[in-house]
Amino acid sequence: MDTLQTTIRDGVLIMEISNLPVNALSQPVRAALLAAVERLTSEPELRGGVILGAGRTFVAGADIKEFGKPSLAPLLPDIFAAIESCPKPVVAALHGAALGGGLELALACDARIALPSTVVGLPEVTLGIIPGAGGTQRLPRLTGLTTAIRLICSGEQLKAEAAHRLGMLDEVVVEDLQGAAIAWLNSAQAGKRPVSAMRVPEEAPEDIAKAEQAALRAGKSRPAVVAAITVVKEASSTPFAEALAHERAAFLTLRASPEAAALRHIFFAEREAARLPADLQQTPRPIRTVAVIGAGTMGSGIALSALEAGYTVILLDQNTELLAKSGDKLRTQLQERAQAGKISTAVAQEAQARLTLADGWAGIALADLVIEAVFEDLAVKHEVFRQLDTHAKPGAVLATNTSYLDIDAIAAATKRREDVLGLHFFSPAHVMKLLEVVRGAHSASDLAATGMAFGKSLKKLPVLCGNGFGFIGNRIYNAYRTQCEFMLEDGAWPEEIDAALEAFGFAMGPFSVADLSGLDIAWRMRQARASTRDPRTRYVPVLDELCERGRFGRKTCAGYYNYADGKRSAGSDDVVRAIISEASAKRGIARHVLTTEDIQRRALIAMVNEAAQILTEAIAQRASDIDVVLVHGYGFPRWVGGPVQWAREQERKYLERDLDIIAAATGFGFVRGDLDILLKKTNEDNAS
Ligand code: T1G
Repeated sequence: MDTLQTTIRDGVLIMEISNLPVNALSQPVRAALLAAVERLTSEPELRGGVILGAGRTFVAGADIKEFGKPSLAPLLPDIFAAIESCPKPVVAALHGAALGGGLELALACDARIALPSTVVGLPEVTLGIIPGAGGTQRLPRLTGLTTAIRLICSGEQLKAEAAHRLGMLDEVVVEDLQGAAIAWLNSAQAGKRPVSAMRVPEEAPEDIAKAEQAALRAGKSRPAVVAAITVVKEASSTPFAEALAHERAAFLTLRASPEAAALRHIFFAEREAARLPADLQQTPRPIRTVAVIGAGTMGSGIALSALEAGYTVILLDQNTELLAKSGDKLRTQLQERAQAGKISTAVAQEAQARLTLADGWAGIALADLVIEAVFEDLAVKHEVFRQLDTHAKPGAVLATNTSYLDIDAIAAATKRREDVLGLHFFSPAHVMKLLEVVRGAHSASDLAATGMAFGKSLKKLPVLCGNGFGFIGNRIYNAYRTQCEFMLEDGAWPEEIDAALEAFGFAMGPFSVADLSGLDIAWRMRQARASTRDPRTRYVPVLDELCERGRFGRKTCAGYYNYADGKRSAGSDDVVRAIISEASAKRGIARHVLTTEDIQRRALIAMVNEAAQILTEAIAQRASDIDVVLVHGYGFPRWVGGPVQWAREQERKYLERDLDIIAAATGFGFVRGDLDILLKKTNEDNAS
């Protein structure tokens, strides 16, 4: 019974849920809560009840860890029915977060009181399910269908004031939630007010239809979104109990789906990624001042993130014109983000005061952390790190934002290799959540914790990586793109490959991505590596040929595709097709049709194969980290869960068949990864 504490105050039964850290409604909590409600119902001296949460939050929902297992009684709908049928009024007192089953619990009460900082929401669709305990029927009775459709299909979380305005809360109080709840029970309005008995407010059918279309678009018509709309709309047409049964049936079907399993996997994988191995769990170095070297796009984005996170920032660039421009842009961005409500005006003003522009190395002397974000060239990086050796204070962390260069090679330019770390941000750096924290061979053992803590403080998703070509993300993406280039020569056109992978769920296919990021960047990298490339290795010259002709992608309005007024052409033109056909001919390949599934499986297995090698080489701590990197950094569809989760959903014989296919397509130099290391589920994985 220790998951719920009960006390009596003024004849009111105070029921405090205590299942830290987030009071998930696990089976023991449910059993204790039902017992308490039954006690409230049966004991005459009790005149009402208050439900609240211990610790930092009300209730974060049902216990997601229980999802893969058979449901154990009592179930939430039964408990909520008991609350509604209890003759005594029950108030939900909300602090922290009231999400999913937590908000559904509150909706089953007769009144809801919250603090201004409380957030409420029904985020079930982010887990590939729908609310399964009355949320789809009770919420529209308070807010109307259009708002309920928006909130349930997006999983949007609302601050208390906004929820109050929408009728979801009865009161927002600044303090003493329990006292306010009892005051409500003492007030004239106290009494039984079951939401299920309320009618859904009338709204114009065209408005409901508009909300439905907007939700389907925003939710990419994922199964949970489609199901949510169907069930929510029943709130105004079907008797409550019947609609509740439909909700439950849809919930259970979705919960058992591979998509829901994938979304649970990534939910827990994101949290697992933050955990370091025991030997690296050290006290992070204190960081108050951050210096960013290079005022280009990446440097400015990193500076903006650090400013918003409260750091004092020194932005250094020897190009004083660029520096001044970036400084102005940062100030404007801060004001714009305040206007957009992303940060408060106070933070925006205060942040501008914490920004210093420096055009000389002496300017970085106070920095606790220096992040280099200059041109991706080893010689240029060496020059910067030699300067850091001279000008950075002892003990400062010297970080590089390189996306593929060898951290140890960069560190070799300093006398303090133990202070060097990779912090690989993704563009745009102030938007993308992913941060690869890369340890070099000489990085001191406290640097991992320092990098991870810094990443978390920027509200990023830091993932620890070992030092190897392309770390985790770029290495896997490189294998994926290389296989896609092989498929160009084998018989597919760029638009066919892009369409197949966009159908799989990628936000954008590899050739559209290449055109967007600029073909010349990869071209330069290839030229830099040409001298070390083994001539026996299969190499597709298409990209080089396009660049030779000045087709660098969107920036030159032509790459794999043509771009008129910024709009991508439907397909590749004759020039591109001729270049590809010539490459096939040169390799003696009789071009053949690749089906959508052929393309998808070859691209995915190339990722899986590289992931297995990354795990074998311990470049990643755990398999699920790889999924977090691909989902947050490379547009891998979240509802598939990542290449590792995808592989675990496949039959082994087909994975081995696909590996044979890419082995044959790759030829010399193909390395077959050990799938066992990838497919074997670890304790961490078993949470999902
Ligand atoms: N169930 C089980 N564990 C949970 C959990 C949950 N609902 N929510 C969080 N945890 C664990 C999490 O794994 C981590 O564990 C620890 O708590 C702290 O979380 C019937 C079916 C509440 C905003 O989708 O969004 O209700 O890693 O690191 O950053 O209709 O957690 O320490 O071992 O995220 O402060 C719907 C999910 C469920 C909300 C707090 N609810 N949680 O964020 O901490 S479905 C959700 C969150 C449902 C009903 C349906 C966040 C948070 P560990 P944390 P945080």
